[in-house]
Amino acid sequence: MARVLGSLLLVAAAGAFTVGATPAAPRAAPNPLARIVPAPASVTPGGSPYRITRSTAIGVDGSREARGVAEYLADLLRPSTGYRLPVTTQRHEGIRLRLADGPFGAEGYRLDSGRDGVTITAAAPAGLFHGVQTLRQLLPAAVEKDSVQPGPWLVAGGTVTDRPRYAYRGAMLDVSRHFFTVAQVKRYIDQLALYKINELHLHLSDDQGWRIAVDSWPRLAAYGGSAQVGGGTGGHYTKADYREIVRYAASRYLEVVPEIDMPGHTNAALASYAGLNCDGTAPPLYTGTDVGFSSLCVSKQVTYDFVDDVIRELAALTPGRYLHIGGDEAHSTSHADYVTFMDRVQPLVAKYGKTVIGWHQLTGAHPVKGALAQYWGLDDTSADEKAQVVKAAQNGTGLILSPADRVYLDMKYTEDTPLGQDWAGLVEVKRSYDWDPGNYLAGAPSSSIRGVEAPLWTETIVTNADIDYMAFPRLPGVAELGWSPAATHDWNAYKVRLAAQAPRWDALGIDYYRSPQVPWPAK
Ligand code: TNX
Repeated sequence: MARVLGSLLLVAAAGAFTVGATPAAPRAAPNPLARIVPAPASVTPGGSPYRITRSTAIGVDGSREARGVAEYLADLLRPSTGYRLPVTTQRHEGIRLRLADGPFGAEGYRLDSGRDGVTITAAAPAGLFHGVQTLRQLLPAAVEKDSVQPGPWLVAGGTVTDRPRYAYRGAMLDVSRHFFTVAQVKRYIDQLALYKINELHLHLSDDQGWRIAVDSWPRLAAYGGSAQVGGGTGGHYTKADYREIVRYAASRYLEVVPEIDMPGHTNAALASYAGLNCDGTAPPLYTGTDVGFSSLCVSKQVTYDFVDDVIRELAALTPGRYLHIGGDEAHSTSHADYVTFMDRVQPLVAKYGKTVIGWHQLTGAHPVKGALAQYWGLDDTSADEKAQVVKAAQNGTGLILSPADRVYLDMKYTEDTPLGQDWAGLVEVKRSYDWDPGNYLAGAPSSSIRGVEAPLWTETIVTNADIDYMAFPRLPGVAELGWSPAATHDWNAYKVRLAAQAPRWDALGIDYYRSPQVPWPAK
């Protein structure tokens, strides 16, 4: 009795719940509105919570997109609640998804929760989808399980008004060093969606493997895709596989950014076609982890015929705006050759209707108008190199920030971390979160900062559990840097919100690193 009273008092003290209407008193207060990751732009708690029950329906207006988001939400909630949760265009008590004009932008939303229901309003379907992720985090972690759980399914009362700080919030998966199946990529996409990440960059080619079918150069995938780090069997995506990844990502409002890394990091291609080599001799496949030893042959016309074919076929598979052409660590290409290569290749991206992204070494050549450069330097990268990037930004090149000693998910957390590398340093959770993309590169105009991206290089990463361990808990922090207003940035507050995510990861089967910096709940 004392315990029941205690918890009722707690609930009443939280101002979140009125006793009376529901027969069985809930055992716990609903998750506070202020616990969402990434932190919303604005949160106003108050009023009674909404309780999802057997009779809850999900109401939508007529649009196909709103219905799609509603079906996604229903699929998420049905297994654990055991409720039917019909999606309906009829007026009904419960959850409502509305597309309406308002100050929401392309991805923002408002979530209103009270005794009679939860309404998510957005100007575009992506906003509804992100609002659904917020609703998801307001529900108990057990909602993520795939078998019926007891509930109760309370959503705290109040209003969340939210929109992202940056339009580009990315995660990269290197499927070249180790190959990951379509199912594995989908699993990662689902994890990204929970934190409102909207760009999935796939590193589709490197020295160790070529992972995408190209009809006009079939040996790239068939032979160049047959290896990986450590000598495994590798693999590649057929065009149908790749379309399925793109479709699935789109259903989670993620845009896929395909990368073909050039002119370095190309051993898999050079091994597949002798004619691409300056000396006409194909090297063997490579299964080690060195970088910087390969280069396409800049002086041969066939190189540009090859790149044109690859870009044409990849662009045709890509509804997204971007095509990433790599350009990092071209240590076996002279600077003059590098510039010549980039001058010839960037227009090919435009020819097939796409926008160039390159690693920030592209700023040492002539980035075309509209190109984005992805910065992967460190705090102590040389002033000259930073100045080159800043100068490009001042001249109109957009920047995606992926500082390696902050957001490279393949960096070890500590010396004892079993997986990962440490060339950029050890990156604990606080270090990964505690920087501001808005003032990271002094002198870069704020309009040049398009967002952030967390790359996961996979030299040491093989399984889903490996991905989970390196991405969690750092990935949600990068997502927050991309989404949340700078004013919400506060490690001490963030670590509490982050800790509250752990039961959700447990329910989802995500195997995370229990950093001692974070006040995790007891298991
Ligand atoms: C640097 S970052 C690389 C990759 C490696 C990574 C390992 C970048 C553009 N190039 O080739 O996989 O380090 O951390």
